Amino acid sequence: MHTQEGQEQVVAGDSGRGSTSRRRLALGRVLGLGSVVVTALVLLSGCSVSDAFYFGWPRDHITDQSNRMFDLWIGSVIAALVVGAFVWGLIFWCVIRYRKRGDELPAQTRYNMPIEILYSVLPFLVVSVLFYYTAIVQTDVDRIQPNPDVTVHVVASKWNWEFEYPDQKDASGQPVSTIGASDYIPVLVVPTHKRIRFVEDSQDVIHSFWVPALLFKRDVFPGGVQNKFEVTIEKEGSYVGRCAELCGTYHSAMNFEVRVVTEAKFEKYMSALASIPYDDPQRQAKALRLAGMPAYATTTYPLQSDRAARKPAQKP
Ligand SMILES: [Cu+2]
Repeated sequence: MHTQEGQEQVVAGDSGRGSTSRRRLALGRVLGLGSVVVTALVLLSGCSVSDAFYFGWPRDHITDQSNRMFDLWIGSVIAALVVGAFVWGLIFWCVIRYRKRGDELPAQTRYNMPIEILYSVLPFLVVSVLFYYTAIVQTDVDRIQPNPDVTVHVVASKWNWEFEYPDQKDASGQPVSTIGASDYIPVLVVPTHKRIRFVEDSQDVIHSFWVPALLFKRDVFPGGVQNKFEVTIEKEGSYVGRCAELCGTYHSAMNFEVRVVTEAKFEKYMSALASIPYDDPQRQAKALRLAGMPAYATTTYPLQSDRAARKPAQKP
């Protein structure tokens, strides 16, 4: 008897130590897996730590409107993280607190009215708040004010762009304009800190005016349907523009450049453009040079249509 009791005690003591070390092992595994996941996320996403705080939003937001969209984005991400952390907390709490202890069926809580109401009301509240702020920012970004500082009439055609400034007239009283060619990228010069209205028309099919840096694009329709939008650009620079609607064979070559400069430089460019005859094929390049800017686009280049130039050297 004495011997048997002693053996049972030893066995009981062993199993206690065993469960503690198993628990430590499990905790170690969870911590190890967690650190691998976090390291992999940072390394595989190729993000720097400062990028991480933009939560996927582009770092450069150069317009007044994109700043407001950025605020909405950050607010939505923080709200999502708060809700996510709360839900993850509840899940892990349930997993640990109510893990299986035996074969007895736990208390069933189906048809618990307060919980069911909470499930329905809380998501509705979350969606309503997100909708409210989205509607406010969208209305703000889409707002057309009575008197913009600069108006640009954008005319798209297969496969190039014309930019006309209706408020700026040349000697004959015609609005100043500039147009791209197959071997020349059109440059759209606009001033900083001014409200710019873009009025869009297409001469053939649907195109889409897209400047990625503005975080904005809008379709360009034919048939007298004029789309409009306004932006205030706060940062000088050259930004590539593209057609974002599959409009035909050379759709991918339908690029332009937006050059954002000081107001003084913009005025200088306008008068330079007005002083050069329309039939001068080098008109825009000359005007850009006169205003102290590079004569050609720096963010994109014309389609290389010379097939011989693209071919590898032929053997004789
Ligand atoms: Cu197009």
